Amino acid sequence: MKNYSVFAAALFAVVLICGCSTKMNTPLTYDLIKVNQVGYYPQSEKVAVLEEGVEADQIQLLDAKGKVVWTGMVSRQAVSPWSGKTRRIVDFSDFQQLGTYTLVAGNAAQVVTIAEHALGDVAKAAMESFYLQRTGVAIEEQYAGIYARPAAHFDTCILVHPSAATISRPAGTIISSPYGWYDAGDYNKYIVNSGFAVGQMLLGYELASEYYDAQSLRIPENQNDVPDFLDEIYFNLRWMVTMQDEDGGLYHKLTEPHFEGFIRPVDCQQQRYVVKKTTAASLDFAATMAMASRLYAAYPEYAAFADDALKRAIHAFEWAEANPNIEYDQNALNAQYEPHITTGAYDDKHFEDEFFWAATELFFATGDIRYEDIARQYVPAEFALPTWGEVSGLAMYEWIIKGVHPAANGGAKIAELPFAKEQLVKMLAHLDERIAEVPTSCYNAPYGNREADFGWGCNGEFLAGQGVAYLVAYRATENDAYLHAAMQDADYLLGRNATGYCYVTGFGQKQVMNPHQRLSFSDDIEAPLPGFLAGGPNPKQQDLSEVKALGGYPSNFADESYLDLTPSYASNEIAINWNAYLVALLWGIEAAQ
Ligand code: 9MR
Repeated sequence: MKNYSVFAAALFAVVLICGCSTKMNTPLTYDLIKVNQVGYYPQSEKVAVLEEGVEADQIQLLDAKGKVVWTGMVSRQAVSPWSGKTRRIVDFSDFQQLGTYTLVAGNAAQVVTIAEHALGDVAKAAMESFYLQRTGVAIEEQYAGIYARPAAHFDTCILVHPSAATISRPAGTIISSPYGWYDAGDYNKYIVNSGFAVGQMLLGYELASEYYDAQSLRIPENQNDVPDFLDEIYFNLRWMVTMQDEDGGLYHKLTEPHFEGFIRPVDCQQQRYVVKKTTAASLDFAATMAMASRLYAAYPEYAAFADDALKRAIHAFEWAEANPNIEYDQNALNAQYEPHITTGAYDDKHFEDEFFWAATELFFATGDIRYEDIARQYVPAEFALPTWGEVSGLAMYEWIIKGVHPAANGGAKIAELPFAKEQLVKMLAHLDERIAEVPTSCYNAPYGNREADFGWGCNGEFLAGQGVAYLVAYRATENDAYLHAAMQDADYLLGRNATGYCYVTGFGQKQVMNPHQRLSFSDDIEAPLPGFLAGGPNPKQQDLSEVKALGGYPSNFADESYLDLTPSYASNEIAINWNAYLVALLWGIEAAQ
């Protein structure tokens, strides 16, 4: 078993570069220049940020032989609103030669790569991470390499919890609810977050389906005639359908009573339950299944599923209409029922956004204007980045994609879909405001300039999520400024940020090594499972009592409040919803190249 040791800091300690024409044999420090550590495209913007301590204004790019291939100067500086630290920006976009280089500024250096498919590998790993999260099946060596593991959590003998009891399924009834993905660093399966993750990914698919269809993944289904992306998502959808009760309502989650320790799946012993049916779970399911019914119908292998998915979506929506206000209140349930459940709540008290999303998707799946009418009753006044608890943005994306992009709607023009245009205007107002922050930002991105950008899961929900919104805007307007903003968000995520971490496991020079993930911790392998996005800086530090004994967080500044240690669930967990944004962002960027 691994301990909580910090990863090889040696990588970032002082390194000697020989053959460097500027500072022959001078020790260079490798953590003061921040770049996207995975790679830049030849034609794209390439910006590096110099941290305090870099003793130069002039920057050089050296090739593998140490030859200077580009020289430039700092173009501007910005002061962090939290730490007061000054950061200086260097733009080397005009250098477009493919290769791997060393950026040198005085005493500091950093490796940069320029490649045609700069984000191709990380994009694929982000999607293949879902295979590694599969439950109930063996994870096979031919696809997962050293991360292969035996099957566990079969979930064929699940008890109906008293909170979910009905006359036909009294408490203790056994149901079978196998497959699907582990939600996050824990081993449970939650409908709200599953629905959101699938919905976000399927929207990514609608943005660039030709690109998605052409990608092959290392998964067992990669020999059939269906895009591997859809095969992987089906693995979760097939679980979701088992969570629907006979009356159409959805169990909120399938869970053990208490989070497991950091043990292997095969060692888990707790009985698992399905708990209370809720409005949010039912509506998120309705939206997801309606989308799936449209997108899977084209494949004969999935025709029966697509048919069934639509019926289930309608049934779940009817249940929610009859039960429009049933929230998941875990404390209240624990006061009433045994066993007590203390795992993730995904508790939401407002369902207008879920009604908007589900009605929107049912409209596009059925063409029934009744659903369009319902959607219009719930349309929000403003755009907000979609999250598991605020899903209206997903519906706005759908209206925008369908209504604005002619090809997606059989040639309909934007003028013919004024409702879609309204949603686009709201979204662009939000996004343009953030782009206006770039020229004065520390890391040359529309993200990370406000304290509210940081919090639990921010790397997914606010950073990659913002990038996806820019991709939707780009698709709708064909204005390059939005693609550009999405790529700046990717740069931030992949290393050009205050901590200097590349936040996707297995990638970059400064890697996340200790995510809060039971699979990674319990597997006897030093490196974590690859392709997972770490939650990100979270100044609220809700896990402080757990990490205090280990030295606590290295910083309280909003953008530096991140701790790469396993116990840090509030800054270093991984989760399917966060990876869903990551996939949509990285695949969308690759597709646009
Ligand atoms: O992503 C969720 C975050 O928005 C909440 O603030 C947090 C606390 O309720 O829970 C997060 O979701 C966790 C879920 O409840 C259980 N699996 C792990 C999820 C990621 O941390």
